[in-house]
Amino acid sequence: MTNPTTTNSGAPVFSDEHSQSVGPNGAIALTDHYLVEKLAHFNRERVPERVVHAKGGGAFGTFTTTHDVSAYTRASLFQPGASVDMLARFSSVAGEQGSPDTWRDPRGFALKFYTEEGTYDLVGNNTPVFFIRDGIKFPDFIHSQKRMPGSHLRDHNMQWDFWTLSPESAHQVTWLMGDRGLPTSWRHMDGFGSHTYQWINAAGERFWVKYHFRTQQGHETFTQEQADSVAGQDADLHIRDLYENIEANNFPVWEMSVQVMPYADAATYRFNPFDVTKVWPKGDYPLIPVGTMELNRNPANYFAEIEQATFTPSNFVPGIAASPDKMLQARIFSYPDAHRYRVGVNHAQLPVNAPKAPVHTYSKDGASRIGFNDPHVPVYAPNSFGGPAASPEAAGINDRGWESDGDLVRSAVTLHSEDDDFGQAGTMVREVLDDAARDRLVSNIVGHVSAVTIESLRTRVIAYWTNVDVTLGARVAAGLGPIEKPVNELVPAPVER
Ligand code: HDE
Repeated sequence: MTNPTTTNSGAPVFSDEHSQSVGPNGAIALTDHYLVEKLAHFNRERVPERVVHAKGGGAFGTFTTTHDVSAYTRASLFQPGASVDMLARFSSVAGEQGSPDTWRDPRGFALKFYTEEGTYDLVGNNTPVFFIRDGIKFPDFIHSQKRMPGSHLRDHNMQWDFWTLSPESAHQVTWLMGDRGLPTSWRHMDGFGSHTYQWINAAGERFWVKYHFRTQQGHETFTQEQADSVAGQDADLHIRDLYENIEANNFPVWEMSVQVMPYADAATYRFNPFDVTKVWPKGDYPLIPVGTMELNRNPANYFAEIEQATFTPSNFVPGIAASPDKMLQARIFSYPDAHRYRVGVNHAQLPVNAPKAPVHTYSKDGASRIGFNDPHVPVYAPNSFGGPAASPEAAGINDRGWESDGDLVRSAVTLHSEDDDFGQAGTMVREVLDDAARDRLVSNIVGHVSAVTIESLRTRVIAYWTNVDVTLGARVAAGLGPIEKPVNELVPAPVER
């Protein structure tokens, strides 16, 4: 027998189809509280979509540590043989919730590990670098990739204007315009922590680390033409691919490894090791294997478990800490702030976000609270009633982060000899890409820049690519034909009102 429909409070309802009306003229009775509840709840089905990374999907899985990296971190999840439950969410960045999965974009690679020492979140991308190196530019950067305020259209003039005025973007834009900007699925791409993080071992020694997750499914990418045509046929290709493969027990796997830099090297390394626009060459710091991540369980409810998942770069566990990367520092503020606004102040109590570790917090009340401590212990510290007490030993007495000599600065970094914007992008073009991949890069750039309608901006774009690589710049210049209706004016005329 099917269950009777109930109200949200569990009482059986009279009808799924007929609202209660008063008399023959059809006016609806306000006492039909089930109708009111149904319509009112419907109006409140959405939480604000993520400002960036709105379109995504995810799955649960297991992380298993297969190698011994205890010399570098004492984090329990990275001790040999440890195995923890985890959640991964993948996403595109600029598009809204209904946008096609195959638009050219970096992809989010957000991980949540439910460890016995607290939840550890590593919120990375499928690229080891980023467009900017200071979080103060992030809202400007994102506004340039989203929509024009008046037309509500995405606009290549804006995108290339921002990129060329922010030359630190060159490495990431080279990556984006190449093959890796269009993965065929989330299963076929790598993941990176991107920032430099700090690991601390049991003896209190510190190291700088970068995380790599290498896909065991192999890399697969679309050409621009393939991606364009798939976007029209199946906007949800990547969500579908992950879901269907997990349903078919074809579980995707990534191998995690780290690059480890001794703490003292940072000061004298040839470029700022905390600059997220740079990679550390593997010749300097080779990959050290750590473990395996397998995704093996689909969410039972997309909204509850994926839309409401709140990945938080400030979620560290003992043995892992932040670095002086200015972008990471900004994210440590920004994400918990976004979650409080978007999902609510008690977002960490929702089942998908709830820690597996016991929670003994002095935070109290707030909308939709469900968790609380011992009812006989007051919610203030210190107290004389046996409430929890902060423990430097439990937190890791050495885990507070790096030491500072006290100078607060606004410059990006103390200068290192190779702190330029274009060097690593040029190396990628000349030494990482083969001839065919270089040809596709040129064609992708030319295709993208063809939508730039301002002549002086095109000139700047050619200069940008010439700075990356002289031959590349010449090929882009040759590939761009004359603009159909050239506008040589960067500042649009004011709108008459
Ligand atoms: Fe994000 N980013 N970001 N980001 N980001 C968000 O968080 C932000 C950055 C990344 O699947 C937002 O809950 C700032 C780098 C992923 O839920 C927001 C800065 C990297 C996801 C936010 C950055 C990322 C986000 C949107 C510059 C790769 C999706 C709503 C300092 C290493 C996570 C939200 C998920 C999401 C802010 C830069 C990756 C607004 C301020 C660098 C994968 O808080």
